[in-house]
Amino acid sequence: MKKMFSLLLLAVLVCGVLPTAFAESEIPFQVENGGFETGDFTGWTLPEGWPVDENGNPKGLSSENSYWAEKMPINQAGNYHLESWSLQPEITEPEAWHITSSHFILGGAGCITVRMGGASAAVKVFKADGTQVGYFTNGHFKDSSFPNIEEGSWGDMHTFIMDLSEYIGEELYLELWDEEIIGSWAVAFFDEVITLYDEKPNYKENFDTMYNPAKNMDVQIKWQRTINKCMP
Ligand SMILES: [Ca+2]
Ligand SMILES: [Ca+2]
Repeated sequence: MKKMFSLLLLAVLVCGVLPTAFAESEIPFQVENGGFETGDFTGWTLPEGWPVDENGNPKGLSSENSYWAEKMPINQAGNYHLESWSLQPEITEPEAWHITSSHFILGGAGCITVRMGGASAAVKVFKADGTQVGYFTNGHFKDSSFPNIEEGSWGDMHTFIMDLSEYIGEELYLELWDEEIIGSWAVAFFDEVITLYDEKPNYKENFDTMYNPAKNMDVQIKWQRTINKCMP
């Protein structure tokens, strides 16, 4: 370490500037278009063969904030979210898909939040070299007591707090997955990917507010803590 510092000091003295490898990173702390509010996939990488609409634009984004006759909430942030239903019929419910974010430097308190809904929703996080460091699934999904979203959860998205603080300062990217599962509700909903918090978000003090058709009133549901299932 001391030798490396000496070499760096020498380089600064000789060149008068910091070598490129030590220059301030231009990679941002926040992923690009994490809430899909451009109305397209700007900032995201789509796999080959991704479905497109009649105008040739990639499918998958929706502006619908409720579904079915019960007016079930989706809990979209802003005007757009990503969902499996908008990829049908090209990608059927049992099938899997994923998209890849832009790279970011994990800053602040090292926490990420993502809104997730559906039984097969998952977020995977990687270092820039492709080493996986995070795997988070929608542990809040529960097909029970429909349509009471205080007791069950279906297409409604909830905010999940993902603590990756041991990777602060590292260049990362993430993937949003509709994983291949057997059973009903094998779909995924995503929105509002936020990769920079100055302080760790408190799950006790932050809520998603959404309409509960079972009681015909808005309810507040706490942000979800989620365990990193990745074992590097
Ligand atoms: Ca959005
Ligand atoms: Ca699926």
